[in-house]
Amino acid sequence: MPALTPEQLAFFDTEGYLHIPNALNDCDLDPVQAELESIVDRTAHRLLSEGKIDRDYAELPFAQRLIPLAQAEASAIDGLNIPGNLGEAIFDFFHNPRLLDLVESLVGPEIYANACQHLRAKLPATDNYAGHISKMEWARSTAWHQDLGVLLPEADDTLIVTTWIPLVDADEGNGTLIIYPRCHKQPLRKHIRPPDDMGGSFTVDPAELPPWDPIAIPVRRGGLLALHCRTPHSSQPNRSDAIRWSMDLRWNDARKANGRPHLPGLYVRSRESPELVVSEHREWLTAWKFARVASRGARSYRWD
Ligand SMILES: O=C(O)CCC(=O)C(=O)O
Repeated sequence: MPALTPEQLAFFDTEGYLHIPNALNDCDLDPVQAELESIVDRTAHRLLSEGKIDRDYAELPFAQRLIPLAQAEASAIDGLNIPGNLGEAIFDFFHNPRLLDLVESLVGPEIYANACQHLRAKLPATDNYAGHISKMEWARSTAWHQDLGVLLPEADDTLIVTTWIPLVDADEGNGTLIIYPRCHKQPLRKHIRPPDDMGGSFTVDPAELPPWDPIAIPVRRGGLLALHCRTPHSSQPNRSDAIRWSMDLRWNDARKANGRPHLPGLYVRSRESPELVVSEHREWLTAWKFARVASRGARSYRWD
C-alpha cells in the first residue's frame, strides 16, 4: 500500500517537491536527536578538559548547547555529520519503516540510501554571535544548487529524491529551504565554484537561475520535504538565536547509478534482492572504513 496519495504523487511530479507535514513521529526522530546530543555532550566535556570552556552547558536545550561550544572552538561541529557520525541511531533511521514507505512511493521498492547524506547543525549567524561562528560554512547560506549537480553524470537518468527532515521547527528565520518549483523537467543547470563569500560546494551559475521568485517552505519537526534531484534549492543564513538542526538524506532505485560510486550508501529495502540489504550496523562501519581509503583521489564532482 503506497504511503503517498495519488494527489501527493501528482504534486511531486508537477512541482518537483512535496511537503509532507506530520510524516514522522517523535519516536522516529528522538533517537537520532539523542545520538547527536551525546556527541555534543562528549565535545563539551573534551573542551572542558582542555580548558577551552569553563562549564559544560548541560542546562542548555538541544537547539542551543552547541553554540557556546562552537564559539569556543570551530571544530566543535565536527563529528555530527556522516561519516564523522556513523552512529547506530542514524543507521536505524535509514531503515525506519514509516520513512521508507514514503520513499518507496517515490523511488519504488528497491531502495538505496545514497551516500550523499548529511546531518546539519545550522548555527545562528546573527550579530549576537560575533567572531568565527558567523563565518562558519554551515552558519551561512547554502548556495543554490541541484542535488544532481553535485553528483556524477552517471546518475543523470536516475530519480534521486532528497528527504529534508528538520529536527526542530524550520522557518525563514532560521534558514529553512528555499526552492524553485517546476524546474525539474528541464536540463541540469551549469554549476560553478561559488563566489568566495559563499563557501561550500558548487552552485548554479547565477545567470542560469530561473527568472521568477523562489519559495521558502517552512517545515515543522515531524514534517518532511521531498525534493526532486533537479529542483534548485538553497538556504539563507540562520537569523534566529537557536540551531536549525536537520538531515538531508537521498534515496534512489538501488539498481540504478547513484552518482557517488566510491562511497558506501546502503541498500535498505528490497523485494528483489533481500540478501543485499545492509541490516547490520557493523557492515556500514566496515564499508566506510574501506571507502575512506579506496575513495582517495576519486572524482566526486562533474564540474571542473
Ligand atoms: O539544509 C540546508 O540548509 C541545505 C540542504 C541542502 O542543500 C540539500 O538538502 O541538498
